[in-house]
Amino acid sequence: MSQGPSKTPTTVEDAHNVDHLSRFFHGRRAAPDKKLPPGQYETNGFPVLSAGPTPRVNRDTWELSVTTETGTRHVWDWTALTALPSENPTVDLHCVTKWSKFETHWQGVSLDVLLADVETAAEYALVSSYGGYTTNLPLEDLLDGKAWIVYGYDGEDLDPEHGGPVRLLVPHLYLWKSAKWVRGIELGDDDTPGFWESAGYHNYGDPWQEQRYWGD
Ligand SMILES: Nc1nc2c(c(=O)[nH]1)N[C@H]1C(S)=C(S)[C@@H](COP(=O)(O)O)O[C@H]1N2
Ligand SMILES: [Mo]
Repeated sequence: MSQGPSKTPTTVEDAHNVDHLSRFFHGRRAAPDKKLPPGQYETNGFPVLSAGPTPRVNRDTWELSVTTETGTRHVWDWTALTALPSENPTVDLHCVTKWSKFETHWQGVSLDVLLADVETAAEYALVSSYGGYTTNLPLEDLLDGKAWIVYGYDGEDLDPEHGGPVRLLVPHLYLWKSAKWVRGIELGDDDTPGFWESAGYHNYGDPWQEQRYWGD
């Protein structure tokens, strides 16, 4: 009987703490690493955003060329690309039109691997696509595990709508930098604005700094 009164408050307090802790841990479990850059919302779909029609690029004739500032040209075809060691990055995508998609699964070759034997002191890359699209970024943003040339999505071949057979993936920048149907990378000392960069999009496009448009 003497333990009764002391037991009751202890139990209530335990319950309170357990509830508090479970909500704390539940909240963390529900959103492991999910972080939205400013102004973005999450989508579970995979919107298709293309400035023009989807070019039908055959993987048997597809080529990627890297041209350095000295004019040296390196070329990979499908066989050469897929013979390189590949990685399976899981990354979050952030589109400037404000959707973000968490934990997308890709297969492709790291630019570190692709450019391993390319001698260059260039600072900038101008990426071009079948169909005429271009986008520019500092070369360092393609290196150190930050970018891939991808040909697989979610365990399947990459859909033409999403850039198949092969696209660039640079997930730490807004998705317009991830050129679909990639065909060339020109390395140089001059920074040349690409398609959207010439039309008013930010030259760099860091979603965490909300660099959407010129002047942001
Ligand atoms: N070649 C090419 N690449 C492109 C585009 C494009 O129009 N053409 N659109 C860019 C933009 S604005 C976005 S948001 C993403 C969209 O990729 P998704 O269609 O796979 O979602 O591709 C980028 N890469
Ligand atoms: Mo976009």
